[in-house]
Amino acid sequence: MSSQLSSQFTYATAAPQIEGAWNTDGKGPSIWDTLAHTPGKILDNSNADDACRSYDFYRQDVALMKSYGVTAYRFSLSWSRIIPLGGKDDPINEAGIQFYSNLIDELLANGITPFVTLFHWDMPQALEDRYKSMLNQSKYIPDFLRYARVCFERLGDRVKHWITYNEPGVYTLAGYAGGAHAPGRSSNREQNEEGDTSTEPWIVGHTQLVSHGYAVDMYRKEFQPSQKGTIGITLSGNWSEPWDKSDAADRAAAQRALEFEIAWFADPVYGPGKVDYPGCMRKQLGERLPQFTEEEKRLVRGSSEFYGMNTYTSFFVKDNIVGGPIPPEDHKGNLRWFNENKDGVSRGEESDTEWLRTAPWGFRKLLRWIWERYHVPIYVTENGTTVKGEDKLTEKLLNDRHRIEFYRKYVGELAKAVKDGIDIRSYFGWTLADNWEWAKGYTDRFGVTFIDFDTPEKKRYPKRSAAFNRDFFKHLIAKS
Ligand code: PNW
Repeated sequence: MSSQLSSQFTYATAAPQIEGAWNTDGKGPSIWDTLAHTPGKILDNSNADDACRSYDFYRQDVALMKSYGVTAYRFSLSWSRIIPLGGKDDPINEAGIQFYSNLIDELLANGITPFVTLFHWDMPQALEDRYKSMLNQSKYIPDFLRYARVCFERLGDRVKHWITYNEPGVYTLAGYAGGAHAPGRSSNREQNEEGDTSTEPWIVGHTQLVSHGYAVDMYRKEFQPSQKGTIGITLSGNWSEPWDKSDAADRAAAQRALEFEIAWFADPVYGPGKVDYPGCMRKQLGERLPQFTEEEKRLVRGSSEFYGMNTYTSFFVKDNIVGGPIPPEDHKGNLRWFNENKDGVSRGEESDTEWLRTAPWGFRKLLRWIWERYHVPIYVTENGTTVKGEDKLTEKLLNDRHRIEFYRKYVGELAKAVKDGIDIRSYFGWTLADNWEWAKGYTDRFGVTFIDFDTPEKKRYPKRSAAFNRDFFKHLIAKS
């Protein structure tokens, strides 16, 4: 394994999942605060008012990370902590900037490189109220650009790794098609009061791509020459394998799955060919898919200096031959998903999360697919798992064998991909500590640290996977 890869091993987090302090020191509400305070929207009726209290205990987090042997830390900024009302003419909250400035200083003092995500799903509520945020591209872009500018200006002297958006696809589909995530819009009137699953996801996806392009253009022109950082986007994507490899329709379905999930964003940004959404999406979605203007094409192509990859699992997929037209609510390429393939082979061992199984066999294939299609350096910015039955604190629980095996196998595949010649520059586990898993509340624990949410200080207990990863990476570095 190259020393480059080993030099960036760490964990990722997101502000709304760990910080707490949801209305402290001038922070404005985000759409996730609103959703969490709406009865019936979060599985365990919890909210993220306190979460892990990382706003108060960030020094403990940094000390933990140091003991875990990491070299970097990926976290996100809360837009409404920095600009409580979010807009281009709204006041800046100095206390919010100060918090992130202190966190960054603490990291650097401990030899940990910050990787900073601007947007990890917590849209300022005020922008949702004013103009429906990303549904209104022309109003949204100046507001996002001003937020990005403030971050570059105030933190860019010390932050050299920027990620504009985390998983635009998941944000879009869970918030505007599934409707279970904020801002909670879909065509399903039993669940959501407003929304249109057939059109809004494609608009919101487009707004993210284009605003990302503008932000990167601004960074390159005004900040990069002096600050000398790098900037890109992080996309979500799981491997899709044909259910029946001998069936051409299933092979095409698996390719379509990858294109709807990944190439939706990656093709316009990295190519190949002209700047557009994948052909299979144009074919299925027609005019519901926005067109890129000439300026947008210029801004979006080449706008990411690396491929930020969040990946968790693999699926078997089959063509959805139901006959008749594809329903306008379909946003995945008209497919069906299976836990076993035609020969009865399982995609992997179950976790505590329905969609997530340990399926490292697809990880290496995914790395190769991305590398061959786009040829940019890959940063694995999230990868990890929950464990069945992890709930109350016990000795047995802290010995999280399932998570250790997950990491052993995925990092093993990563090492093979590096040997294959794929340029992989980081591996970030999801996540540093158990946290607020969005609409699942505190029921899904992804951390290498157990958090006792019943204690006021959200006491932290390292799980064995933290030490395993530290030693595993040390060993890999020594070998390289
Ligand atoms: C990511 N899927 O979301 C997010 O970036 C994190 O904030 C989140 O906590 C983590 O993964 C675990 O869920 C995803 O269905 C949600 O494939 C769903 C999927 C992938 C990523």
